Amino acid sequence: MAWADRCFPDVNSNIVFAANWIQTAGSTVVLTGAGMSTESNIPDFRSSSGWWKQIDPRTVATTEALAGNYPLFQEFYARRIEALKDIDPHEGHRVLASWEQLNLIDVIGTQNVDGLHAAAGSNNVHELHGSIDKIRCDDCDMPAEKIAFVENEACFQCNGKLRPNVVLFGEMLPQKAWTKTLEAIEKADLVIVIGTSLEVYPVNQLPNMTSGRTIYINAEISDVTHRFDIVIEGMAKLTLMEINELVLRSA
Ligand code: BV8
Repeated sequence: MAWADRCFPDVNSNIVFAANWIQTAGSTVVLTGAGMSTESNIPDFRSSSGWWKQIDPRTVATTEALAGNYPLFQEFYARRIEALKDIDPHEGHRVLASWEQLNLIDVIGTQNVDGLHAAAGSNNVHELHGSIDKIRCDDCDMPAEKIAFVENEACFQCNGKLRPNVVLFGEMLPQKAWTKTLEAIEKADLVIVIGTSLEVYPVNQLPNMTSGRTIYINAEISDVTHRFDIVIEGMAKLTLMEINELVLRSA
């Protein structure tokens, strides 16, 4: 670490190493969770202000809720959809999009269903827990308009239950998104994990699937951090901006 302190005495040495690893890695994968979006005013799930502090996830984000308590399921996801109106990506999302343009990262695998990476300009994004923006019938799979779900209408084709195209607890992840992310991680020299508690299976296994270096950026540090080469305790937006400043300085 002495090298980093000598060259950039005012910068946290982990930030210096992160910038250096990003610039020198042959292939890099970024894996994001809800903490990537909190600075765009979308609550995460498990923090003190997260969704799951207001409501028990077992009652809503499950196949059982969809089958057995549709009014609660529909109300919860309609609120989530409404809360996404007028939400924009932040500077951290834009830094990741610019790194894709500079060929510094290959793939983003995200647990987020909000579409903010794509909105910021990232093209190679795999949505591992689906997208809240797309609505379909749970019975016949027919796509539907978002407004039809928000207004609690049934499927116009079969009268079935409409739902957002997110992955509920107990459902399989989208095969293509999972395979593409896993393949990229297995080949990667560097995996950067941002804003996730890593509590949800199977995405929480992905950082173990690389033989490359690993960086974890998160607002709070928990016992998952022993799995990473570098741990940066900090907010996603500021940390990415700080790393980017060094990346651009030595580009
Ligand atoms: C499956 C729906 C195979 C979408 C969500 C018992 C033991 C182990 C596993 C299981 C078990 N019982 C069941 C399971 C499997 C289960 C699971 O993992 N359960 C756990 C929780 C016990 N998993 C599944 O069911 C998965 N499917 O396994 O399929 C299968 C299927 C059938 C039969 C056999 C096998 C499906 C999982 C899908 C879950 N879907 N929600 C939605 O509503 O949006 S969960 C929800 O959690 C979201 O999708 C979210 O993306 C995901 C992960 O959460 P995080 O993103 O990590 O968010 P979190 O709030 O936890 O953390 C945010 C972190 O960021 C915090 O640490 C915070 O400090 C930090 N932070 C906040 N702000 C910032 C920040 N950091 C930096 N900067 C900031 N600004």
